[in-house]
Amino acid sequence: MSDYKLTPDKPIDIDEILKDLKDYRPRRRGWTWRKPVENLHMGPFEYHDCTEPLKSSVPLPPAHYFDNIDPQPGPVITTEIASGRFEDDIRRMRMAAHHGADHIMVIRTAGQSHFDGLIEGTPQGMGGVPITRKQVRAQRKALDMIEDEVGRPINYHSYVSGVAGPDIAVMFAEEGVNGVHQDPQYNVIYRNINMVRSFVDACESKKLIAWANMAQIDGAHNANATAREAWKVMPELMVQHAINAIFSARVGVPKKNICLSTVPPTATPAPCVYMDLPYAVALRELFHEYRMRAQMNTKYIEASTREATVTHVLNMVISKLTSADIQSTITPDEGRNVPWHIYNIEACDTAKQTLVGLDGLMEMVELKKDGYLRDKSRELKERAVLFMEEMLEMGGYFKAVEEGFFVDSGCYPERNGDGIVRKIDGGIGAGTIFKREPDYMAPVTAHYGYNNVAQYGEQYIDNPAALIGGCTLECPDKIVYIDELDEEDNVNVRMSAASDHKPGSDLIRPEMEWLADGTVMLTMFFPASKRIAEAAALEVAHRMNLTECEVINREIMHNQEGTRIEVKGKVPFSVRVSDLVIPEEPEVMSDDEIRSEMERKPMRVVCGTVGQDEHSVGLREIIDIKHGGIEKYGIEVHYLGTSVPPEKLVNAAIELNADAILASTIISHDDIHYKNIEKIDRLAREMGVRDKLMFCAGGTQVTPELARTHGADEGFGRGTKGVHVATFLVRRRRELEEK
Ligand code: Z98
Repeated sequence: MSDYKLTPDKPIDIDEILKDLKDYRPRRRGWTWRKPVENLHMGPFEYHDCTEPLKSSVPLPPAHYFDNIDPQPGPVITTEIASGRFEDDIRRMRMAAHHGADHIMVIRTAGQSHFDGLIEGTPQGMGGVPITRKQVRAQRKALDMIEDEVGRPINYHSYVSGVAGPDIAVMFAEEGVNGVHQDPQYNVIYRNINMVRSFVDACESKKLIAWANMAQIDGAHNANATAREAWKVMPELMVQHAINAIFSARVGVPKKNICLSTVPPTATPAPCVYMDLPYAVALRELFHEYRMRAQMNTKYIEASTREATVTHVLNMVISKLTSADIQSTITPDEGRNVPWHIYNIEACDTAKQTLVGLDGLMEMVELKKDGYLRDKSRELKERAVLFMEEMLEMGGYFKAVEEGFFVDSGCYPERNGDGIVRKIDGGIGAGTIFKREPDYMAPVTAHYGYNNVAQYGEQYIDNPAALIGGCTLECPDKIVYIDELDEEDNVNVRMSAASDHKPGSDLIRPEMEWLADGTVMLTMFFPASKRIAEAAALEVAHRMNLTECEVINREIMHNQEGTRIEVKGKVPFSVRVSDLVIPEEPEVMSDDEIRSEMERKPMRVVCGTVGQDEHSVGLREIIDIKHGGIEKYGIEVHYLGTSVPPEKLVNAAIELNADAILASTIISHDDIHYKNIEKIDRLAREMGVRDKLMFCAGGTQVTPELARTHGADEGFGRGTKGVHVATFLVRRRRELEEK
């Protein structure tokens, strides 16, 4: 077994992940929740609902103002990954984990529910990846390394749905998968799989889920996404949750591992919180022993990532008010069907940012105990109970499905007659259920129902696998590992096609979902109507030499004044890293370090724009506290204004006993900027103060090297910030002190 480990300064090496997979064994089973920390102190703050911080992570963008802290909220955060190539998804998983995801769901390829058995190898998928043993093992192995790196267990997850449900459940239990969707109603309603088969299979699957201590999520969220008016199916959703929850508990799944897949049913412009909150409260009351997995509303997602993000945030306000246990993050690009790396990360950041931002909320607010909220939630519960009662009266779940009870667009007891109808003897896999013979015997662990092992001895009743010295759950060496079945459609072929772009090599190309896919997105605004703007955007993209161009979002700012367009396309070239001119990154000290240096020994500077130069904006950016300039560190600044003669600057520095001169010089005609720098240097020497004075020159046309050769201690060009100048002054003063 190789001793490959992730290192912080290197991309993950997928070749290493794929090595020796045959012998890789998962190191644990079961679901893990985050560990709450009471009164967590991070940076200058105290948190009330946060959990153990990570060892290594990427904090939110403004974190550098707050000591780079990265507090981790209470709920497990999900990311759903669906690029179609599992090898590229592994890199995405590492990024997502660093941004705070600890529940990684792999969406599976369209139609896998209808495969009557396991898929093997690593074929490419559509809208997700084909879930196979090799793919699961590789991703679990990668996640084992990633969780060591971030310092928090990562729950790996996919689906136990479809005709091969139990086969997949066994494979997941063997391979250390930690969470699954399992709900026979999903098979029946959405995949037209025979209902008897689905419920019998579910018994077997749920036994395995229980044995491997996996978390189970139901499939009720699909009704939100399918129903014509999703907010009308709230009573039915509760019925669906109830059926799967109690069924699972009866098969032996601990209630703390049974999660309801809840979705706030509406989105803006509906008054969504007014409608969604009573529903969330009703669910929590009815299902208080179970866990809530809060999915975001996807039914109404369009192509605007901004709009989807607001829906996500509103959904999380509900999660916070009702203490969801798992927060799902559908990517904000769901409405465009372009599942890109950046949007997985964006959604994780949105969840982290919102939930950390809402930290401690429930210590300050309380949901009202009476009035509309409670009346409405009671009404929803009553409707759900009546639904259940009618189902029982008519002969049970199967009969109700035959009558089209489910996904009817009426709000029960109203019915619109548009529910999904399935027949007891219809659907895929109909007629495949047989009663077990009296001598039926299966020497396996975590098996549901009748199993006549007693015929071989009492000692086998609770441990049938002992008959064969343990089944694959106890003895993983008995697993038959199949590497690849298709010579052309597999990970090795895909990776060798892009091998010259392997991360870390000299060739590089933009990427949105697959290595070197060349995809880029352009945002444009046109002062024109939608149709013109779309056509113009495509023309622009073509003329920029992009290929496969497609408009992926159009938003009307005003039907005549303008339209915002987003276009995707591919660049048909790569860039050689060795040909790039990469300027050295300016080193900056932390704000605290600079401030404490100024407390140790105050510093005074004189500054101005020299010569006949009336520019003031650049220098003000460097000095003014409002722009993050050097004043904020406590540096005493004497600003002499614009068009300051060099003599005046040097004289003022002497009079004020200043530590430094900062000269700004923008006009560069006839190299006047460098001539003025030389002049200041010369005057300071003539007056015998140059050794004690620090001298910096700045301006858009100033290059550091030339400024130095013309007599300044340092030059600062375009893009300079106060912190760069302050860092230099601190370092230079230390050098002078040491002399
Ligand atoms: C989610 N956003 O997972 P096939 N089983 C259940 C599902 O909900 C799904 C599948 C199987 C959603 C993603 N859900 C969509 C209960 C899919 C998928 O092979 O496509 O049927 O499996 O929360």
